[in-house]
Amino acid sequence: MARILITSAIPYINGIKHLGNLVGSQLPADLFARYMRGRGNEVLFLCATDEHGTPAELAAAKAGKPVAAYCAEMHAVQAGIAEGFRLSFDHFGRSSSPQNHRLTQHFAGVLDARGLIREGETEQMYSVTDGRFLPDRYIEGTCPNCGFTSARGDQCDNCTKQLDPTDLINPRSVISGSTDLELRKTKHLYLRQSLMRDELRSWIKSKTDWPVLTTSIALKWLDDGEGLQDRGITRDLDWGIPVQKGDQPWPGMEGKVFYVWFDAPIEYIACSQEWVDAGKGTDWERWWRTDKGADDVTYYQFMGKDNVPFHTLSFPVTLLGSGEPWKMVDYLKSFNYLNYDGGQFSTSRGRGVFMDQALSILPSDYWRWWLLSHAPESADSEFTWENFQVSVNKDLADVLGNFVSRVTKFARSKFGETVPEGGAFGAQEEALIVDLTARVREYERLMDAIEVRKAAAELRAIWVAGNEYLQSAAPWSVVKTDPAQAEAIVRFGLNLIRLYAVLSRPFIPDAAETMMTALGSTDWGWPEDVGAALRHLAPGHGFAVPENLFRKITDEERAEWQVRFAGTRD
Ligand code: B3M
Ligand code: ZN
Repeated sequence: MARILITSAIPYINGIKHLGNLVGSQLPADLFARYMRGRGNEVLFLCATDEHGTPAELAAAKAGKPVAAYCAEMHAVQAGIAEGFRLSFDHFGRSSSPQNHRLTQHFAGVLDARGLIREGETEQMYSVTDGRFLPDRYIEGTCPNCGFTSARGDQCDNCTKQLDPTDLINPRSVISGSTDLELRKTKHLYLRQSLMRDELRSWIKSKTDWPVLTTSIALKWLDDGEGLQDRGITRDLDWGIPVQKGDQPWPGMEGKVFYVWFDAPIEYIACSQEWVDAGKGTDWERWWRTDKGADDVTYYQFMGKDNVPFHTLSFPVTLLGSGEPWKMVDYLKSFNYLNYDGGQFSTSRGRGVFMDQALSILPSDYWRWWLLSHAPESADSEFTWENFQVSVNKDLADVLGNFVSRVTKFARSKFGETVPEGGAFGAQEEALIVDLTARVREYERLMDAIEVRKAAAELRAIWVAGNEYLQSAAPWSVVKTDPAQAEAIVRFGLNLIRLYAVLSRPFIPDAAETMMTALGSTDWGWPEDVGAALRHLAPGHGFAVPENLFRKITDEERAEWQVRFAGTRD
């Protein structure tokens, strides 16, 4: 039994996420966590809301609420939706937790003691109209790198370049739209990332098995001198973690808070402390401190590509730079973007399907299946309603759902609601066991490698193989001439359903549960031996015909949803 630590990038608190956000981190992380648990490993799967920084302040202002109250409310909303999508976090924490305050201040203190933080006086954008400094997202303008006109003060969404607000061309205030901006002096703390360049390079180079997407982004920012410039880690904001050295004040930094991207990844660790403090676990250090047992943990991170630089450069500087024995990520899985019906998902324009809306029209398994089987891994991918309808109707309804329904209904009508005992498995069944053994081993290989789309394709092939078997074994004909043989086919079919429940559970947990319940079993044991798994349900074992597993999406529904979720087109 291995110990597997999994973190998903923590979603910003400012509103409900769309399906593109979901498939870029939380959902594939959940798939992997469920798979790893299914294989019998000890898993700790953590996520949280990212509650600091300008996105939180801006959203709270828009909602007309105090930031703390807004965050508490939205945390509950996001937790509820995560539950709706069956995201199986061991804990869904908050980056504003006291645990994260303490830990972030701790890191700042040790980094300072080790000479990795310097103070600097800078000139910063001050909005005369708004009467305040404008950090990060309070400023938008044109990206100096790619010319995108809505680049934010901290990062360009178009080319992923990390920016400082003063880099922007034609900057304007997000609060008032004012361009009456001037530079004023203010003092901030800087993380001296460049001092760690060599250490970072050898660490990244040692990750030879990482996806190309991850290492190419990491090395690009490492080698492009600018990517590793000292980063400002404090902000002139009210909401956030107060700048302190551990529990001591930081002279000259009164009234300032840490930059959201400094404390957000630290929340991965703080979240495990929250998990313990919530009484769900007993020991967080054995997951995070290599001197306390975490040396035999394998740590996986999941995130969208725009988050990669922070996880391959800034956060590792925090951990390595502390000189303390923190567990570092072993495998970083990153994703491209999911587009929506000929354009981009857009939170600001309300374009695309948001997580709450998705659940209001169809159960989570439908979405999980489509999103995971079309995960934007090697390139960006696109959600279209046509494609969604085809996938659901074919893969889920025609292939899997139909198989389950045909087998159970036929079995009940001919032999009653227990596994029949007649006949014996013959050449057809043995051939399918050989075929499925190879397929299940390939499925495991792909899941171990987090090849999400390919794993989905293999799972679909496993379902198809069962359908083809049923079609050619044709128990409805055989029963007329050789009832005992028809009983053996049905017995094999019922066992296939159980096998499918176990294998499919990471993708479609609710349907898997329905299948398993119908078979009157609670044994989710992984089919290490496929032949044995297909003899698991013995003659006489009771079963029931489940409710229809999946319904089809009609053309009318598809057309209606297409219009409903169009948002404002650009
Ligand atoms: N909240 C960005 C995002 O949601 C950011 C991730 C933080 S991971 C530590 O895409
Ligand atoms: Zn750009």
